[in-house]
Parts: sequence; C-alpha cells; structure tokens
Amino acid sequence: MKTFTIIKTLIIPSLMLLATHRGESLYIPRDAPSSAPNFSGQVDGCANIHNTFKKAGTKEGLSFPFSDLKACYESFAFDNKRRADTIDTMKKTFNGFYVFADQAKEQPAQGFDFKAIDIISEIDNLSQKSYANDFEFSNDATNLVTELKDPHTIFFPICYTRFTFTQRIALYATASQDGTHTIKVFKDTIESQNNDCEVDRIDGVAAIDVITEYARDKVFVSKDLGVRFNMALASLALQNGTYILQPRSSQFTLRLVLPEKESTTYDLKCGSETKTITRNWEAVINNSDDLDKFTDSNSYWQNFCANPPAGEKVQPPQEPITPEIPPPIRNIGKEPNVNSKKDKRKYHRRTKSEKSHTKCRNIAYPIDPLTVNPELLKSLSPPVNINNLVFDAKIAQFYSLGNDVGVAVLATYDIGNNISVDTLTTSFGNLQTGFKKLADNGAKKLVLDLSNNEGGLTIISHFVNSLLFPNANPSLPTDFKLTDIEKSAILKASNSSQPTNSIFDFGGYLSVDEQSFNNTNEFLESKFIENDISSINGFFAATQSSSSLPWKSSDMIMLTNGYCGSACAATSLLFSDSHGVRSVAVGGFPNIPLSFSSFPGGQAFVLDDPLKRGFDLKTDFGSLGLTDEADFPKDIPTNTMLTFTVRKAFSTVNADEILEYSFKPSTNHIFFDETSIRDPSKLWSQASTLI
Ligand SMILES: *[C@@H]1O[C@H](CO)[C@@H](O)[C@H](O)[C@H]1NC(C)=O
Ligand SMILES: *[C@@H]1O[C@H](CO)[C@@H](O)[C@H](O)[C@H]1NC(C)=O
Ligand SMILES: *[C@@H]1O[C@H](CO)[C@@H](O)[C@H](O)[C@H]1NC(C)=O
Ligand SMILES: *[C@@H]1O[C@H](CO)[C@@H](O)[C@H](O)[C@H]1NC(C)=O
Ligand SMILES: *[C@@H]1O[C@H](CO)[C@@H](O)[C@H](O)[C@H]1NC(C)=O
Ligand SMILES: *[C@@H]1O[C@H](CO)[C@@H](O)[C@H](O)[C@H]1NC(C)=O
Ligand SMILES: CC(=O)N[C@H]1CO[C@H](CO)[C@@H](O)[C@@H]1O
Repeated sequence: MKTFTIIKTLIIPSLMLLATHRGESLYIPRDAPSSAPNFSGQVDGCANIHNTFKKAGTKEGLSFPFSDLKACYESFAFDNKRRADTIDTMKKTFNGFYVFADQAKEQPAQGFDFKAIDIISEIDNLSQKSYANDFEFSNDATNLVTELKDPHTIFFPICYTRFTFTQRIALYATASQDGTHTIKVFKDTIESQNNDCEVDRIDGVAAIDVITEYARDKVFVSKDLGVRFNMALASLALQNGTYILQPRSSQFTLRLVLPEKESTTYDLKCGSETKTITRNWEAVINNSDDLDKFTDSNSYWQNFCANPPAGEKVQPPQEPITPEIPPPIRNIGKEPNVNSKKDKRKYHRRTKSEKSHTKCRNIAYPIDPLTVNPELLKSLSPPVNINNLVFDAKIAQFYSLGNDVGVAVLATYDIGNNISVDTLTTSFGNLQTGFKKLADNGAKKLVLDLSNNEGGLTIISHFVNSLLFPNANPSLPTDFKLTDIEKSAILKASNSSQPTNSIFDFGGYLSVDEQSFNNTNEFLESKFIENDISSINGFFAATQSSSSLPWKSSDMIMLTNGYCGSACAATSLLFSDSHGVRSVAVGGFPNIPLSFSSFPGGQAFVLDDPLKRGFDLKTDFGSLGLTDEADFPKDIPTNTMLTFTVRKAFSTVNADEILEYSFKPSTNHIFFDETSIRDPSKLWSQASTLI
C-alpha cells in the first residue's frame, strides 16, 4: 500500500472578513449551553437591527448603522467565570501546541515590525483587567493574539464578526523611487468622481501616517509592515477566474472588527480642487439568512455567541471523515534504479515495515475565506480585462505577453473541500497543461505571479516545485514543538496497530532525506517532511513528463505584493533559497526592502472545527483517547474559533533558520501607479523586463 497524505496549511481567516457557509451553522458544540448574560445596555441595538430589517421587508442591499451594532455588541454582560475558562483554554492551547511561543518573545529580525511578547503571560494579564462587557474582553483577547502577526494563529469570536463594516470606498498608494508616497482613492461607490483623487489627510492627520499606523497596529497578515501596508489598501486578486478585491485587502475601509468611532473625514485633492468628505461606517451582514435568527439582544446571544447556540442540537462527536483513497496514479514506466539517489527519490516505495497510510486526512480548513460577501467586494472592484489568456486552470491562469514572456498567475493552492484522487489529479494536470502551453507558445521568460496566494494544500505547493525543478526536494523541513502533551500524542499514535488520522502519527511523514521513520525515537529526534512525494512522482511517471519544461532559474522571476503566504511562501522560499530565482515585490514603502512572502508557518491547526469536518485538535486527541489529559484545552465557553501554528518550517539552506522569523526581502522592488493597481498585466510587463 502506498502513502497518501494531504496537509492543508491554509491560512485563513483574517479578522477582516469571514462568514459561515450559507445554511451551515458555525458553532462549537460543548456539553451544555451557556446561559444568556443579562442585558446590560441602555438601548437594545440588536432589536434595532431587527426592526430595521422588518421595516425594510427585504434582506437585499440592507445596511445597519454603526451605533446599533455598537449597542448590540456591548449589550452582553461580562462574566468572570467565562473569562477564567477562556483564559485557561487559551493558555493550554498556546503552551501545549503553539509552535512559536519562544520565538515570539525575541525582538524582530531587522526588516520586520512587531512587538516581542510573552504570549502566555500576556494571556494571564487579561485576568487582571476590568471589563465593562463581554465584547471588551473578547476584543482584548482577539487583539492580543493578533500581536503575534501570524495569520495562522487567531482568536476569532463568531459573536462579533457576523457583519462587515464598510465606508463604500477603497484606497491605494502610489510611490516612486524618489521617495514620493501618495494615498489615492481606488474606488468610491458613492461619489465616483472621487476616484483617483489624492487623499491628503484622514481625520486631520497626514494620510500616509494614518494608514501606516493602522497597518502597524491593526493589520496582522505579515510580520513585514510593508506587506501589512499593502493589505490595509486595495488589492485585486484572481478568485475563481475573475479579478476582484482580495477579501483580506482594503482593511482600512473594510473591517470585521467594530471600528473605534462612527465616522472618518477625508481631505481630498482632485486636480486643483480640494474637498472634504465624511463617511460613516455602515454594517452589512454577510449571510442574510442570519437576519432571521434574532429579534433582540437575548436571541442574538443565544444564536451567535452562546456555545452551543440555541436551536442547535448538541452533536455527538463525529468519526473523522477519512475516505479510503489509493495513491493518485501508480508508478509505471521503467523500473527505478534503487541505487541512484535521484531514482530513489522519484520511486520511493514503502517497505512492509513502513506504516501504511492509505487514508486521506480530510483537511478542510474550517472556513473558506473566499466565500465572504462577494457583492460588497465586487462593488468595490473595477472591471479587469486582460487579453491573451492561454489557459485557465481556475486555481491558476496562464497568459502570453508578446515578446517571449509567459505569465503563470498561481492564485491559490486551495482546491476546495472536495479533495480526492480525481480532483487532485485534475489540478496537477491543469497546472502542468498551463505551463506546457506557455512553453509551446514560445515563452523564453517566465513571470510567476504569486500575489495574494494564501496557500492551501502543501501537496500542490510540492507539485509546483517538482514541475519547475524536477530534480530537487520540493518540501521544507518542519518540526513540532514537542511539548509533553504533543509527545504523549506522538507515542499514543505510534503505538496504535492501525494507522491513525492523527497529525501526530509519524507514519504521515518522512525524514528530510525521504526515509520512512522506523520508530518514535527517530521521529522525535528529526525534522520531517510530508509523505506525499511518491504520489507526485507517480503522476509524473504516468504522464512521462517530469522534466519537459524549458526554463532555468535565470529565466524566471517571482512577482508578489508580499502577501504570498503559507504553502505559497513555501514555494517562493524554496525557489529563492535553493534555486536562486529572483523576486520582485510591489508596493510597501519607498526605499525600504519588502518581503516577497509572509507566514510560511509550518502548519495551521484549529482547536475545534466549527463545521465539524473531523480535522481539528479535539477530534485528533479524541481519536487517540487523550482529551481527558489535564493539559488538554477544554471547550471555549463562547462560540469562538481558535487556530494556531502547530508546526514550524525551516530553511533548506540554513538548517536552524526558522523561516517564519526570517526576513527575506525581494531582489527587486517596484510600486503601483494609477494603472497597474487596476491591471495586473502592467506589473507582469514590468517584472518581465527584470529577467
Ligand atoms: C442576571 O440576573 C439574575 C436575576 O436578576 C441574577 O440572579 C444573575 O446573577 C444575573 N447574572 C449575571 C451574569 O449578572
Ligand atoms: C502583565 O502584568 C504584570 C504584572 O501585573 C506587569 O508587570 C506587566 O507589565 C504586564 N504586561 C503587560 C504587557 O501589560
Ligand atoms: C466559479 O465560476 C464558475 C463559472 O466560471 C461557476 O460555475 C462556479 O460556481 C464558481 N465557483 C465558485 C465557488 O464561486
Ligand atoms: C468531487 O469531485 C469528483 C471528481 O471531479 C466529482 O465526481 C464529484 O461529483 C465531486 N463531489 C462533489 C461533492 O462536488
Ligand atoms: C502500547 O500498547 C500496548 C497495548 O496495545 C500497551 O500495553 C502499552 O502500554 C502501550 N504503550 C504506550 C507507550 O502507550
Ligand atoms: C529506517 O530504517 C532503514 C533501514 O535500516 C534506514 O535505511 C532508514 O534510514 C531508517 N529511517 C530513518 C528515518 O532513519
Ligand atoms: C459564506 C456566506 O455566507 N457567504 C455569503 C455572504 O453574503 C453574500 C451576499 O450577502 C452571500 O451571497 C454569500 O453566500
């Protein structure tokens, strides 16, 4: 039996935007419903929201005033016991499983910008403060975790994130090498004549300073402030074949967390004219079905904040979803020469003594980040028309620019929740076809656009690496934290006579030189990689096409806005470190180097998958019979998603270099202008001149 392991390192959830799937309820069952807190507000904002909805008689195009949302959120009484239980769970999760707790205490490497913190003692400090209501405490916990500037790691309250706040405007920045840096209007859906006006001041303060401070304090999608600055502003991303606003971009004017005040003034310069506009925050519900679920503060709490919500049956723990699937394609063709190192890699076969993993770990990440209120995003996106599409692979698109340049836009490594041999083989085949068509069209130079790729399946990342560099190891070495509780899981999983679906089962991994682990000690003492290489090489063997692409490192350049994360960061870091591929990053600050990728992590994991798809820490420990361990985190008393980086990735060139904490600037740096911010093909042309 062959191995087939899929690890999804997807990022997710930013606090920017996020929602439940329509019809599915997002909650975390626990043993008993928590009681509703007593209503403590003066005005029942939740009831006002309901009344606005009733009066309108429709769910379409509704928005609600900031003041009602604020009153609604602030209406839930603070509860000491709830705080104590939440803190206990956070501490156990971060102590036991968060792989970067030690690194987070160190001052940032030059080039990065974040506050060094001792996350455990900071969590402890939450118990010293006084809070006027539940929202204040929850917000403090959320903000504390975001200080790690690690989007794999979030404390995400479902209660306070059902609405998106918008000012119906999106901004961008132009810059030039001489140091000029200007904020402009990307799209104003209320007064379109403001588009491209310069934003001089925001609430009376220089606009650049306001956006920079917001990016420093509130945006957490990267340890590089320049990347956070980019994501505070508008950025278009290929989503299911169309360019629209990236759901985690534009964070200054599109927020999931309640803004601090009701309105903002913008002083604009439009040609020779100056004007001041004032914008109030409006709240738009993402899933309009949610409007049927509450009439006042009490029912809002019961349905969105309590754990579990009213009306939801407490579900018995489910068996993990583990479809039996064979490796994608059997090795065919000539027998490998097992003495050749290269062939060993290509045709690695499991011996009888190896643990057999024929199960696909079903690794649906809890939330699909792209299913967020698409209407709001579309309304803020200009139309994008790019010619010369050569092939559309959905997760990627391939374009030919005249003069010998091929462009591969690798938009995501996430193939959705239908992960099977068929869907993976299709994705592999499509990616291969796209690159081949570029080569067939005579592309001598290759621009790889990795902007806004938030990662997804590591196996797709490894496939892309193997496609372009067939003779090299496509994986980054990783390691767990190896705390006592993780060691107990590793021992328990390895002592099982059957392969388990636990992420702590060493059968799912190989040593860095691609050997199977024979016992727990070997595993505990080594770094390791995902055990997916034989599946990828099986695909190549079947299609007899592993080395037919024409490009060398020096024929390629990677283009990014720095927001190439997780499994995308893994690709870009291998290309750069191991193969010397150059990179051009766009945006950030003039004269300050900009990262070409962010949050390589390792692997994100979630304490308890709100959608119960069987891939979370609680299910994992449940299957090992270890949830009663004293150090295992109990359920959070409110409806909250807690995710954390559980594995760290290392450099392939410096064995002890932890990539998440290494600043890796791009080799070239360019900036947006009025055209290229709305037309990615302008950036492709610029990038191609650097090859
Ligand atoms: C809510 O009110 C009831 C009755 O007034 C009281 O017994 C209870 O302690 C209050 N609960 C909270 C959390 O304040
Ligand atoms: C946490 O609390 C301790 C003791 O009260 C205090 O010394 C420390 O400064 C606090 N840390 C922060 C970051 O607030
Ligand atoms: C993606 O676009 C296709 C049409 O191009 C559509 O049929 C499909 O439903 C879309 N998928 C998602 C997830 O939006
Ligand atoms: C999953 O993908 C397979 C293969 O493409 C397809 O046959 C099947 O219908 C898909 N299942 C769902 C639930 O979309
Ligand atoms: C391994 O399993 C056997 C029974 O299957 C049990 O007796 C032994 O204690 C287990 N060892 C560990 C380390 O859990
Ligand atoms: C497992 O044992 C085999 C045979 O002795 C050895 O070649 C291989 O290196 C071992 N695996 C690891 C990870 O050490
Ligand atoms: C995940 C989810 O519920 N998305 C919804 C957000 O809101 C839009 C429109 O309001 C829906 O179309 C999405 O399905």
